[in-house]
Amino acid sequence: MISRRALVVATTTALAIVVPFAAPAGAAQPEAFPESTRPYLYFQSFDGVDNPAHFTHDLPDGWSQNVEGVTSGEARWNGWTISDVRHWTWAAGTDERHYFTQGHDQFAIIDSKQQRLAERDSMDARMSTAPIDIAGQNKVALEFDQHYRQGKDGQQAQVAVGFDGGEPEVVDRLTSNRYSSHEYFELDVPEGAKTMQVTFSYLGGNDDYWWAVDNVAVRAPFTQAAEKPNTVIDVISDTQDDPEDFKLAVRRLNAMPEKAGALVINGDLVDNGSQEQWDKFLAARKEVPHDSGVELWTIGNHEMYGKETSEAHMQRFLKYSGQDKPWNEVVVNGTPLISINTEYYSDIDREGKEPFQRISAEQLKWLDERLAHWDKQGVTALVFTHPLLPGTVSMSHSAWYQNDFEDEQAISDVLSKYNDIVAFTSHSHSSLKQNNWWGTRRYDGTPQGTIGFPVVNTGAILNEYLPDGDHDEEIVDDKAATGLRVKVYDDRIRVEAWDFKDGRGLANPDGEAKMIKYQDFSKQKRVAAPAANAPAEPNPDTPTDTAGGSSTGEKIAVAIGILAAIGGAFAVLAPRVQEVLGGLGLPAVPLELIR
Ligand SMILES: [Ca+2]
Ligand SMILES: [Ca+2]
Repeated sequence: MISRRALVVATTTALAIVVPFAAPAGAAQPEAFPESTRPYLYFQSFDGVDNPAHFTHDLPDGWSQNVEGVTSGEARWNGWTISDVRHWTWAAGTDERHYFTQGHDQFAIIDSKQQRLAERDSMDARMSTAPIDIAGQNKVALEFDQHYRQGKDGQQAQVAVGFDGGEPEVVDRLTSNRYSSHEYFELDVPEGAKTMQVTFSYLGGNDDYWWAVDNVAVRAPFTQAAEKPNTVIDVISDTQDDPEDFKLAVRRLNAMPEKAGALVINGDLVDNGSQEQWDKFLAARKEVPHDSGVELWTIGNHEMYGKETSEAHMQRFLKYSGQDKPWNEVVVNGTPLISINTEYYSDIDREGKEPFQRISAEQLKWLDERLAHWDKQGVTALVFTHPLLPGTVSMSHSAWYQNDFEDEQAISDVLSKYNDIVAFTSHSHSSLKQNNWWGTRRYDGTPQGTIGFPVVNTGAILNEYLPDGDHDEEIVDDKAATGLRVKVYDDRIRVEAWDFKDGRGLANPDGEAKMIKYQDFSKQKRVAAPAANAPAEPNPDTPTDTAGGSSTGEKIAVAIGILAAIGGAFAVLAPRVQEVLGGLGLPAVPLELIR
């Protein structure tokens, strides 16, 4: 479907008028869908809706809405309105509206609170999609991202689906808060049906709250996963001066019937970069090693905290990780684990404040080459970096969590060229029980960025947080320990969220390991870039191409190939565990530093 914005640009181009503010590649609807193990039949981002005033009741082509019961109130909020989070919160205030981390660019909004209806009114607003072609399908999956805050008793929201213009059937009814969630409904298609329409109905609203909807997709449903995954990767993070729970988590992971091929610790292994902290961590690690013997670590902010120099802290990380560079790749049973890491942070200079991540051009070039390599092989890359990517997981709405990279555009310009990635971020200790424990990184700078790739929060070994206020957070459990198991299949990546201390109490202070939930991510090949907008990029077919052919990159690639061939995996080799100073009490760290 061609968006209005695309049409306007096409027309003006034909007339040879210069358009100085033309939308960047990928800023609107995707022009193509990726090849996927769950093919796309439909996707609507709302981003292509022409909206010069930043608020419009115009909907995407073929969509419609019907509003009843309104004789008063602000015209801007009369029924469904297309806007984006910046303009929405500018007009209506934040008050948790901005916790909608999966909403990207424009989306559809009901704001009953801001509508300011007279008491006599009660709004029913129904928004229907265009008829979606589902001819020949037996079963489809309806998916979308949404953010819903319940108002008074009696006000409600409904999602209904009708086929071939028939009576819609309710597939979901919302009568309590459901924040920032990705919804998935499997629907049986009546025999011979050619189209389906989805209707989003907000019913009985007057001075209630809001509902926002984005990324409406119809795809083939998930099929049954294979009985056994090809490989399992354990992922924890933010162990930070909690060696007892670190050991407990590793013991629990080691005890699971399916053996993992590697352990990733995604940053903040230590509470600061001092020798004492490293000794404490290494002692715990030596006491309870991960059974795989294969590890990948990333550098968090805490590795770089302390009164010594950036260089001194970095040298300790490199020494104990066995790496010669901050970045790294480990291949486990054919699955690449790639770490992106800061190269500089001076706590003396910056006093604990963001940004933490300085990524050099050399590292970015290496990353691009590695992702291009795996993309060409049709292999999903698992990418690990400690800080959050904006517009993804819980807490990525927060001002400070949006400023962890010195150059967020540079890292996004590389990462968002690829769709067959699952990324993992940590840092916030944000609870895995939240709906947005994973989100999709969408980005306007690349043609692939509109479809994006999934990003999963890794939880934390130390403390569990929930969002609080505009961009703050609060500890909700100071005894928690959570993490992930990642299962790699031919057609998908399955990520399981685990509570290592579920159900603990006086009788059983450590509780038990229990899976909180899991999510499957289908393989999706990279969206082919439209020729006119194709950015310069390394061509994996030609090793000597000018964009990608540095000798460093070649050597690294060759080394990885050799090591992968030798052992199926190579990793952090940290045999040089120091003499343990052990048992020396360290001063308690103020809570505001424990993040
Ligand atoms: Ca959108
Ligand atoms: Ca803990």
